[in-house]
Amino acid sequence: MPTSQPQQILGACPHDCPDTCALISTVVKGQVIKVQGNPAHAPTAGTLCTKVSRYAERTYHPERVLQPLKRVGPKGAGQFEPVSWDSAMREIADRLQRIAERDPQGIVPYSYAGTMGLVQGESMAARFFNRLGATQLDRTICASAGGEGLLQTLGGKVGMKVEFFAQARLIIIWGSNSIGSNLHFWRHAQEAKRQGARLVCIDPRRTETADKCHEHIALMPGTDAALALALMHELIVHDWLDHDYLARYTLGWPALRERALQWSPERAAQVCAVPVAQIRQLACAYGQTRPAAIRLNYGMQRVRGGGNATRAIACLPALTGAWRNPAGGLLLSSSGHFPVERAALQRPDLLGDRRPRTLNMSTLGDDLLRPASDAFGPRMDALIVYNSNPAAVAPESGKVVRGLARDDLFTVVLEHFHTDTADYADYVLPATTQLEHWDIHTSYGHTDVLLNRPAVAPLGQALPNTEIFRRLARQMGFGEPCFDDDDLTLCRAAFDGRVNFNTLLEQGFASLPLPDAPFAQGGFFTPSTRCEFFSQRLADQGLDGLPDHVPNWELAGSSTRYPLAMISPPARHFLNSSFVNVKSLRDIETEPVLEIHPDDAATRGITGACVVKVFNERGAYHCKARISTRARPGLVVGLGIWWRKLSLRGTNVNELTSQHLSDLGRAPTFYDCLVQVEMQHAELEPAK
Ligand SMILES: Nc1nc2c(c(=O)[nH]1)N[C@H]1C(S)=C(S)[C@@H](COP(=O)(O)OP(=O)(O)OC[C@H]3O[C@@H](n4cnc5c(=O)[nH]c(N)nc54)[C@H](O)[C@@H]3O)O[C@H]1N2
Ligand SMILES: Nc1nc2c(c(=O)[nH]1)N[C@H]1C(S)=C(S)[C@@H](COP(=O)(O)OP(=O)(O)OC[C@H]3O[C@@H](n4cnc5c(=O)[nH]c(N)nc54)[C@H](O)[C@@H]3O)O[C@H]1N2
Ligand SMILES: [Mo]
Repeated sequence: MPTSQPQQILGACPHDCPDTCALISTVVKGQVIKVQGNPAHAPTAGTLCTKVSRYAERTYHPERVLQPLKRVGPKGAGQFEPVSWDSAMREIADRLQRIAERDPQGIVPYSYAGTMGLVQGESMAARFFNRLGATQLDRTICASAGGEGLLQTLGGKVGMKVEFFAQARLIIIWGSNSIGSNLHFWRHAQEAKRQGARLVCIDPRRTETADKCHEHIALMPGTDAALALALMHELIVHDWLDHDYLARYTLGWPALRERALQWSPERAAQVCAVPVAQIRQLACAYGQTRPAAIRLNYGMQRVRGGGNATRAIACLPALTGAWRNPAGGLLLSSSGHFPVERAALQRPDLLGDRRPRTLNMSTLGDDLLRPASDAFGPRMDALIVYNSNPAAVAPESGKVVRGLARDDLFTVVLEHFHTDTADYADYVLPATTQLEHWDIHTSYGHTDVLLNRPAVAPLGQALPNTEIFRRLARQMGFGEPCFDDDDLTLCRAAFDGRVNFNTLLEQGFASLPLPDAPFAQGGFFTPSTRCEFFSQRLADQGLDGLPDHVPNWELAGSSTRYPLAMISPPARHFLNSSFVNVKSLRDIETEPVLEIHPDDAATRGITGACVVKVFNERGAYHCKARISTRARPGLVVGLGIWWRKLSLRGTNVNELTSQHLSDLGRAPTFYDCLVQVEMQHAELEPAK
């Protein structure tokens, strides 16, 4: 019952970001008028990023999809007419039923982290697809190379507690633009800096974070393992080692030592294209400063050798015994600390003895275009997309879009907005936002569980993802009682009493009970409980048991046609492709840009902010050149991830990226990409 007294509702930010902030929504007369950070939640500390402080603008956006829609125009044209929920459910279920009678593996779910919520993510949806026997999706698009690297070395996605970075004396910010993508960590780094800590940033791009560090090492993309091995080389040569820690808590030291001794700073300097003195200085600082902490982020693992690079870097704190101190060690992701009951949420038992195929979400382009075969199985007949915008975010998007345009493909998209992907749907189903549904959250940047309460009733005819899959299940005749579980039941099932639910209901968050220095005395999550420099599990698969430098698929300098390395990290005011359609945020980012170094611009006659064509054999992308030393020589930076239809000529940077996969984890290699850049004389207007 709406009252005129302002009400404050506790929630959690759903977005794919390490910070997972606690929210307070102010509701007046049934409408959210303000979304703020919860001051009582330590990691949030009462502040939000610019994007999420505009969350009400996103939720009440005039272009929200608020009723089920059915396609009336050609695929991709975005022409729809409204239909009732009943007919949409009936027609979709009919079509899926017919496909399932041939082979349910023809039906493919496609989802990622539009919401990180455990309930609106993979709970009822997974139950539905498991019961159906649909293709399983390998969700690799973001973190699986680094995740696998951590798993092999530390035993899981585990690391330092983020608040202790404030007490470190040296912080290495490695492959992370913290100010842009991990703002609440940056607070701790600033605190350390005020106390006299030294900050070093390792990033091919001179980011706003690099600007604020004492030192910036602008290595070429995909060369981080070489740098890490050279640091080890120096630690060994100067005996900046914690021999006791190495003996007690690590595995494979003699072999790693031998490997590292092959990586002199001179050799690494050549590979990384940085001055050798920078490597020596960093090694000296890392070897001699206590406590020293590494904030690694996923930016460094989106290359062919991303898994090995993560392994190499994750070994470093064990060489110096940095883990002994709560303010020493490394943090890439903390998500492995959470005891989530995934099987209870997702019910893999509903598969029975069926073992459907698994497709990799990072090769969607090829897979959509692949015919049926013994090796592949049935052609993709139906694609059900939720929490993701593959037309914009998946690599080699020219192929993704050609696949989505297939007339014989049946596509259903659960969305808030008419995204590039929704334009290709046969049905677009209106989903609720975080202000309209229940959910429960882990984090990959801190160690608190958060509960999200709905602040307002669903807008228009929108429904939570869970309810859409419940209704589809009912329509398909799935009678198992698990399809009746409501969202609050699912929230409770996520931790099954291992986190106090009353605390969550009362204050919106609850901290996991964890030691301050989790690996001070070993206790890694590996089979040996040691930090595994050498991985027997990898060796058993015929892979290198030790970390090494694995050069990029598209190695800078290897092609005269495409001489520039391109990376496409996040634009600060977008969240992947989310928020691109929020005007106040798009106005800050202005337009799609390519940062190019003045030398590389000059040799191409590029002067000022002209339109350029960026291209390789996979496609072409038009955007504005921004001549800037943020891009080092030999490197261009196409900040992501614009909606295709809001860009020049209807393409975005993923037109250029490849479907090559990483060394470990079957991950995409967005930042392992060679291009050429050419000036365009004609002014191009945005498509829309
Ligand atoms: N504002 C904002 N925040 C975000 C996101 C967003 O889109 N916008 N995305 C979210 C998501 S999905 C994720 S996964 C997380 C983490 O997402 P990340 O991709 O880690 O994002 P960034 O922290 O921006 O870090 C990427 C940094 O790595 C650098 N980089 C690129 N290649 C290399 C390399 O080979 N080596 C090294 N050392 N550095 C390299 C880039 O220049 C960039 O500055 O952030 C989340 N936070
Ligand atoms: N070139 C390049 N490409 C990249 C990257 C890069 O750095 N460079 N980064 C990669 C990374 S790290 C990631 S994580 C992926 C991200 O890829 P995605 O996970 O696809 O992320 P978004 O683009 O934010 O799209 C999420 C969509 O989910 C919708 N959504 C949000 N909440 C809900 C909900 O409750 N229900 C439903 N039904 N929909 C919802 C949003 O409206 C949005 O359109 O992109 C990858 N692609
Ligand atoms: Mo991501």
